[in-house]
Amino acid sequence: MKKALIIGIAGQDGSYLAEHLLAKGYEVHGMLRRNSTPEHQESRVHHLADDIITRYGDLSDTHSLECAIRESEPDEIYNLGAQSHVRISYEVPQFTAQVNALGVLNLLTAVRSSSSKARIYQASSSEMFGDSVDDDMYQRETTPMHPVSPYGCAKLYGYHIVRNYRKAYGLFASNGILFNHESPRRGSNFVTSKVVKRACEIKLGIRERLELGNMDSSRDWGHSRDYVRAMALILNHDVPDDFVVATGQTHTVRQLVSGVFERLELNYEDYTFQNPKYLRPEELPYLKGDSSKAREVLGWEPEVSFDQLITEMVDSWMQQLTSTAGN
Ligand code: G4F
Repeated sequence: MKKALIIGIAGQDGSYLAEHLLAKGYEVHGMLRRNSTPEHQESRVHHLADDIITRYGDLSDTHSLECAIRESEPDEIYNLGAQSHVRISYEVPQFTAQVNALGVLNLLTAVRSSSSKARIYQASSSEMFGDSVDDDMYQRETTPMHPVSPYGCAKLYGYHIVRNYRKAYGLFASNGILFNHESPRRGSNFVTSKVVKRACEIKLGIRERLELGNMDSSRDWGHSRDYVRAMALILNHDVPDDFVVATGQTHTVRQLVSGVFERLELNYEDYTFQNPKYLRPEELPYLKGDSSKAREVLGWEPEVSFDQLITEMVDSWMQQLTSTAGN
C-alpha cells in the first residue's frame, strides 16, 4: 500500500486529492494548519475522518514537517499548503513569502534531513507567468515568467527551488503549474465562488447586489477534481518534471458573471457593481494555458467543461442556501 502525505489536506484541492488517492488504495496522511474554528477548518474532509490520518503542522515550522514525514513515512508528498489568495498577498506579503516561498525550502530541507525517499509534488501556479504570454496567446512550460503579485513572486521562488533541489540533490521533485481550478468547495472569496454564491443569494432574495473588482481580466478555469488527477499522474511519472495543467480555454470575469446570472434567469447588469476595494495594485490580465505536454506525456485531460463546472457550483450553492434557509 502506497502512503501519501498531503500538506494542506483541508483545502479544496487537498480534499479532492485525498478522495482520489483513497480510491486508488493509498494510506492518506494530511497536515492541517491550526485555526480557532476547527469545524470550519476540517469541513472539507469531515466525511473522510475515519479514512485519513491528520496532524497539525505548518510549512513555516520545519519541526512539524520533519515529524509529519517521520510519522507517515510517505512515498509521495503533495505540497498544497499556501497563502493562496492573490489580492490578500498584497496585505500580507511577508507572510505569503514565508509560507509560499520559504515553506517550500523548509519542506525540501525536511525531506533531506529525514533521509526520506518520498517523491515531492509542488503546487506551482499560473500566477507565476504574470503579464507574460507567447505570441499565440498561450502560456506553457517554456513561457518566460514575470509575476505581478507578491503571491506570484513567492510561488516562483518555490518553483525554482524545487528545480534546483531536483538537480543539485537528485530529489524526485516535480512542479504542477496549475491554472485556476474551482469547484463547489472553493473558498467564497475567490471570484467564481463569490459570484455564484452572491447570484444565488440574489435569486433567493437574501442579497441585493454583487460587488466585484476588475471584470475584464481573463482566466483559464478548470475543475479541481480534474486537476488533482494531474497531480497524482505527475508524481507517478517515470522522471521528475514540470507540467502545465490547464483547459486551454479562457473567459473574462464578465463572461463568468453574465453566464452565472443567465442560468438563474437574471440580468447581471442590474445587480453588479465595481467596488475599488476588490481591485489589485497590479492585475494579471490574461491566462490561457497550453497543457499539451501533460496530455501527451501523462495522458491527462480535463473531463469537466466550464459550463458543467458553473452548473455544478450553482446547483451546490442553491442547495446549501435553500437548506440553510429551511433550518
Ligand atoms: O478568483 P481569483 O481571486 O483568482 P486568481 O487571483 O486568478 O488566483 C487563483 O488562481 C491562481 C492560478 O492562476 C492560483 F495560484 C491562486 O492561488 C488562486 O487560486 O481572481 C480571478 C480574477 C482576478 O483577475 C481578479 O482581479 O477575478 C478578478 N476579480 C474581480 N473581482 C476578483 C473579484 N477576484 C476576487 N477574488 N474577488 C473579487 O471580488
